[in-house]
Amino acid sequence: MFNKILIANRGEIALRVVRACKEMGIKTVVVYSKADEDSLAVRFADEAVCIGPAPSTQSYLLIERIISVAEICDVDAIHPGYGFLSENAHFAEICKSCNITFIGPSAEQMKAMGDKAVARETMRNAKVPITPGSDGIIETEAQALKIAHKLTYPVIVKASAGGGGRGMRIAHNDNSLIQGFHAAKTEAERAFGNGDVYIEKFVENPKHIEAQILADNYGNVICLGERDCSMQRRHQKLIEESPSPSISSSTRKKLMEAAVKAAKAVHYTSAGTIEFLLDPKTNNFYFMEMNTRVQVEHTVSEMVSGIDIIKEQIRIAAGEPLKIQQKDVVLRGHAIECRINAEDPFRNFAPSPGLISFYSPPGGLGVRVDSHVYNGYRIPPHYDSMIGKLIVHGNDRKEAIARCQMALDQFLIHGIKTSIPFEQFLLATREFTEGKYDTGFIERIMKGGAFEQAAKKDAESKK
Ligand code: MV4
Repeated sequence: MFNKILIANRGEIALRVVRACKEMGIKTVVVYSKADEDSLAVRFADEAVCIGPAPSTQSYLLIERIISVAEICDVDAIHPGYGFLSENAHFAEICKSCNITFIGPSAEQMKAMGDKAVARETMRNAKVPITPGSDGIIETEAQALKIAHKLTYPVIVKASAGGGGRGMRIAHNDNSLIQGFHAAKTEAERAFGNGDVYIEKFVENPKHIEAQILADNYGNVICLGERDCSMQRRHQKLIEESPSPSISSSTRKKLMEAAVKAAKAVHYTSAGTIEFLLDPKTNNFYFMEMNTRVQVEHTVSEMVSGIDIIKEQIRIAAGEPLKIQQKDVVLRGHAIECRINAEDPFRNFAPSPGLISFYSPPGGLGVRVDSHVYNGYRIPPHYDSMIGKLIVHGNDRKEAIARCQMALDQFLIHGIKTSIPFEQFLLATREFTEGKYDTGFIERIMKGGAFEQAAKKDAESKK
């Protein structure tokens, strides 16, 4: 096992990794920017080294500085968290060449999934269901038209180097297809330096279901069930839950098997997530992409499986075989996560950094708060707005929803605006309580002004 790990990240995930290391008796080094010096991750790590000013391009993304700290502090491994360098194959290679273990998959495995068109072909060959679409990349307008006519409109043009919703265009006819084909290419060329695109049949109002897997260096792969991440706004997830309320146990079984097959197809190692699109009209699911990192919402899978995904990720990286087999994975009860963002839902979700003048998190049975902030903490304006996560676990979905509402009501954060009122609103919608929401739900409900109306009514009732 490792003696010392460097954590190349910030915020709640840096603290999450520090906590796992403490429990495992592993020493920790946190690297941080000037803006993060007051974070709890910096406070609780054994060593903390400032690596630069606030902008992440001058701190958290500087490979040379992070490696220098790793060498000076004599660490055995680096945990990249999510975002920043976590899916950077070049960084994984540099770590390896410096004899430092990158806690994650190999650079080759990362690359195999990083190109979405290549990943799609790999899944086709492995017989993992994929959305009907082109074989490989589309080079010409004529090719694009031919495949679109075969699939029938609507179709979606996607950038091979994209992912997470970037570099996509939906087309409903020949005209918008030609336009979208060029627009997606140009955008991808600019954003990723790679203009390759492919085409898929567009699934309308899909659900976003993802499967958590753990894979060791000896070919053992297990799946810790799925997460429903359909409650999202402009590709930003707000509420995630496990299990998904909208799949049957037979679909779950098939989806988990497909996820294991997908991981095996690229000889994957470490923790990873296989994203699927689910068509609610047919209950068919299709491979979308694989995230080769630990995700924000890994916590809901931890709550239902009882497995500490970060610890397992560290054990796998240290060369230990998985102790648990699929038959030992017991998924119990229901978990819901609400992302706590420093943003104002009444002002189009504008960032709301600044001083937390009063902070009192909720507690009680089945209530978990993962956050690096505290009373009197000043949220820097330089990063993502997520300041923590509320995760609840209940014996069933009904209990989890009630517990989540209770915990949100008792989560007191003054001085800044947060996403909490919006999440209270979402949890109370009929679509959520009945488990019948898809990835278009938030956009549809915002159009009607339902949130503002509900908030007004709530304020009046409290007068
Ligand atoms: C799709 C799709 C419908 N049909 N592909 C968005 C993120 C990226 N990973 C893929 N995405 C989508 N791909 C086909 N063939 C709809 C989306 C999509 C979406 C997917 C998951 C979660 C939220 C979404 C919001 C808009 C569009």
